[in-house]
Amino acid sequence: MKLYYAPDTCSLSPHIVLRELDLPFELIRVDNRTKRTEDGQDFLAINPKGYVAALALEEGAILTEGPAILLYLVDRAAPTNLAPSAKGIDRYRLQEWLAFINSEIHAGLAPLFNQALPAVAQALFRDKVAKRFDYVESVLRNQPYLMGESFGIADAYLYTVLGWCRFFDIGLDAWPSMAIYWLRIGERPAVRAALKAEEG
Ligand SMILES: N[C@@H](CCC(=O)N[C@@H](CS)C(=O)NCC(=O)O)C(=O)O
Repeated sequence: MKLYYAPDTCSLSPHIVLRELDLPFELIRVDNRTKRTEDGQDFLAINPKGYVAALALEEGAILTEGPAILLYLVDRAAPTNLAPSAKGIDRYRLQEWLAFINSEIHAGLAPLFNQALPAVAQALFRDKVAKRFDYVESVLRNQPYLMGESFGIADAYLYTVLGWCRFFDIGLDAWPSMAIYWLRIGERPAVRAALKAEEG
């Protein structure tokens, strides 16, 4: 498999999960401004949506959308506790978290990357995300990870988007359980390895 990624973006979450699962993969960096890959390809020809993450499967197909890629990876791997099995309410709880992170937090923070965003709109997004963080905090006050006792793919995704707060001067101190959670996940060997690999 090949993971098309850009540093400091949402593609970090499938990157972490590939490493957590010890799956073989190749990393291909994308320049999100020029839409060229480091190996000289037109990224729009690979993913016409023009954004990372994109996963090239062994059979040649391209899979996009972070939550779909994360679920694909756990289903491809040997049985893992990164996600509950496909049957049972817990699998839907996981999808509930992935949708929440994707539509409420990822999509809530992403507009702040746009320097042209008017201050009023910025304030609205910041306020909305803060309310979502309040909810996450209420959960993490009672359990170490989103799904309970063990780290999973939803945590890889939340860790990734929480990392963007440092670009927007959103201090996590206001949500102490979430702040500790972010630090704890950052210590995982797979997370450290993914961050190091994306540095270059
Ligand atoms: N709906 C996509 C959004 C992916 C996305 O937001 N990618 C960003 C980085 S986090 C990107 O590559 N943006 C570049 C662009 O839109 O030109 C998903 O959930 O995976």
